[in-house]
Amino acid sequence: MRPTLILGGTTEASRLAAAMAARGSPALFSYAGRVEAPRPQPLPTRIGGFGGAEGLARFLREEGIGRVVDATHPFAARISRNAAQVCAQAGIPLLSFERPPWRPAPGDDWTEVPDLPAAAQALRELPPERIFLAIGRQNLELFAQAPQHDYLLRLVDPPEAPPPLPRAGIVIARGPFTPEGDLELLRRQRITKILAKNAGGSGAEAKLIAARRLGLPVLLVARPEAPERPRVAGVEEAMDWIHADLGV
Ligand code: 3Y8
Ligand code: NAP
Repeated sequence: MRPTLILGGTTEASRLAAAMAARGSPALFSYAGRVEAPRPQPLPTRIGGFGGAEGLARFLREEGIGRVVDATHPFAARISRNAAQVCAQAGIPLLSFERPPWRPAPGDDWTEVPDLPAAAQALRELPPERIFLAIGRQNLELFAQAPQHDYLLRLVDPPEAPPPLPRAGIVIARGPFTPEGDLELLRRQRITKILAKNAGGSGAEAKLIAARRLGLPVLLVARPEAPERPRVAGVEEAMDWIHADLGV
């Protein structure tokens, strides 16, 4: 069986890696190298970009990859585009393993915005608030246009430079998070609004559950368009797909 490449960086990717390792199916795991110490995986792991689509195509060829599972985050749009393009050209089967978007539940006070620039624009027009900007480290510069707010940032690693925001508190923490922990954080920081990406899944959901309990408004950023390709939302379905064409 030729090895499967898992494009990782999410809770789902880690679950799939564990299932592949338990079954003894040949697989490689890939991280972008975004954080200092990504979670170790029970599979041979490569860390860092491939070098664009052509770098990915070369990697697939040189490693004799039989199929690719794109288990990256729904906001990781570039790697997903590259994988779709390269796998189509190389005739290598590609599966997207992604969690469905979160849907509002009774008691949620969500305002959906199409993308991060629209979210920054929405904050620009508001009187000063205490905002939990729970989008990680990338794209913070967009919010310099709304400097009137007190921001709380949650980053995986300490930032090399101060964030481009005049008033920002920083918590260094790596998910998955818990509703109790996030409830405590929101209370302690006297947060009045949360900005989050519609990541889906359980690892980032804690802050939304805590917001529901506190009746806090949430500005939720819709995920970018994903390329057309087969998709599953569960480990078992992904494992069936990987082993289907092998009759094993
Ligand atoms: C490097 C590798 C696992 C995966 C765990 C999931 C859950 C916990 C919640 C908040 C939101 C955020 C952020 C978040 C979560 C999981 C998952 C998820 C959100 C690690 C990891 C890598 C990254 C990259 C990092 C981004 C950042 C985003 C923080 C590992 C820990 C905000 C996304 O400093 C940076 O440059 C960080 C960049 C991309 C978004 C951003 O734009 O800043 N994730 N996160 C991956 C790589 O190198 O390829 O150590 O596990 C993984 C996880 N982070 O195996 O259990 O499945 O989503 N990650 C968001 O959802 O909004 C935090 O604070 O409430
Ligand atoms: P992105 O914008 O789609 O990708 C940017 C570049 O990073 C890609 O072109 C590729 O570089 C490299 N890359 C991304 N994911 C990779 C992977 N798994 N293996 C090897 N190279 C990868 O991605 P991103 O939003 O920066 O996310 C980076 C990683 O963090 C992904 O693994 C993603 O799953 C994880 N993550 C992202 C978010 C988020 O909010 N964006 C949240 C949680 C986890 P080359 O072009 O050089 O190949």
